[in-house]
Amino acid sequence: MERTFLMLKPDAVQRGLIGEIISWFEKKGFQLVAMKFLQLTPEMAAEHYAEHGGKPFYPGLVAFITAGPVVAMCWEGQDVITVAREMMGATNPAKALPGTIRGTYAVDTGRNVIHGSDSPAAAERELAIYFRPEDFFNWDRSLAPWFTE
Ligand code: D4T
Repeated sequence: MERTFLMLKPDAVQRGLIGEIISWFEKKGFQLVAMKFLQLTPEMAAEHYAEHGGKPFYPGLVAFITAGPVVAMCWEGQDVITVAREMMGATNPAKALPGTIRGTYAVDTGRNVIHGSDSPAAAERELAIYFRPEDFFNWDRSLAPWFTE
């Protein structure tokens, strides 16, 4: 089973979308294994978005992502990294298809409500920024055989 890092950004929290967006992943059939409500420090933001350091949008991105609390999560499931990204839709919500999360809830790249890891290596790196090993719960979901063979 694969794991990914998903984060509801400060705009999603402020807009009261926490429960609604989490429910997309529950209904899809993925399983929550870790969750934390926190506000990123500038240092955490710099670590998370290290690959974007120096780009024109970077200062605004760090200001936004540190502006309020976020919901950091680890979700587990079959192909969860790719499927979660497809559910999220394009980074630019104007290009995100209807029926995706960003296509449904967002209009601006700088306010695109959710982050999701884009590869297994990214998931491992990002999960390590937000969670300690003891934060992950290996729990049996009684419905598991009804979601996967
Ligand atoms: P995240 O990492 O937030 O899930 O976004 P993506 O993986 O979908 O996209 P990304 O890494 O290219 O961008 C990271 C983050 O920066 C914001 N951004 C991006 C922005 O404000 N302006 C821009 O021009 C770009 C490319 C949005 C997401």
